[in-house]
Amino acid sequence: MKTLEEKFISTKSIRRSTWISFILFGIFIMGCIGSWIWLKSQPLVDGTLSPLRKMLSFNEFVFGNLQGSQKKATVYTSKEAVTQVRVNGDAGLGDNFDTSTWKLQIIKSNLDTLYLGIDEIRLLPPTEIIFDFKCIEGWNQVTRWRGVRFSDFIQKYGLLKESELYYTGLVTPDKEYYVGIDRKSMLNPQTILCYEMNGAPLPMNQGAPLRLIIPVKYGIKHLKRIGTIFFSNEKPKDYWFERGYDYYSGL
Ligand SMILES: Nc1nc2c(c(=O)[nH]1)N[C@H]1C(S)=C(S)[C@@H](COP(=O)(O)O)O[C@H]1N2
Ligand SMILES: [Mo]
Repeated sequence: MKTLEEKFISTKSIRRSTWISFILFGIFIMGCIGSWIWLKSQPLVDGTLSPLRKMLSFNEFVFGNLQGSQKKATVYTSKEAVTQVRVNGDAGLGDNFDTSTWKLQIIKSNLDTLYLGIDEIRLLPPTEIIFDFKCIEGWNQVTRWRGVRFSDFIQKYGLLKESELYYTGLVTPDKEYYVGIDRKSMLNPQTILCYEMNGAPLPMNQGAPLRLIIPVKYGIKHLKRIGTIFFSNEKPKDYWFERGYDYYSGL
């Protein structure tokens, strides 16, 4: 007489399914190792393996075109902003930068260069933005900034034609740090050329006298100490893109 369990699960069938599981698991592991070897053998494209770069480019396409940059970052009240603002990244900031002789350089389409001092930038109506600043390293904090809308700046200084090109490039005065940004994000009303943090002029390590604040992007795109701005239909080179990160880096 067989017991009830034996009727349903015979030792033979258990043994068989154990073998099947074992073989399937083996195939799975071989597949993983194979994929890994294949992935590692792929060429590097812009600092990362080409299949990964393809995936990032696809994400960029989806987020850049479908989601668009009309979206806005959530805003906070000044009470919610931290007073001890974290300092992160000092590429392109140098040791003893002289802000008194600084001028912002804008390369126009006819290749003329426009030179503007901080007072000329401050002529425009100020915009304050308090938002959750996010770094790809995993930290975030609510911070408070003031400056002029990039879209206002474009109008005021006759750069409408330039701003129709797909990308804006920003570079530090020493050219050590540089970013490229899609035009929609640049023209987003929350994007500012920023000269103040927490009601005081920007500190040196936060990019005095002028930095970019672009709340729809991760921290890597908020270039500190702008030296030059230019416009182009080709992607401007980008510091962290060259090191394997997503070019778009949108939130
Ligand atoms: N010139 C310059 N700008 C920069 C960086 C840098 O290394 N150099 N780092 C970026 C990164 S990764 C972040 S998270 C933010 C940090 O801004 P904060 O130092 O004001 O917090 O600046 C960005 N802008
Ligand atoms: Mo960052």
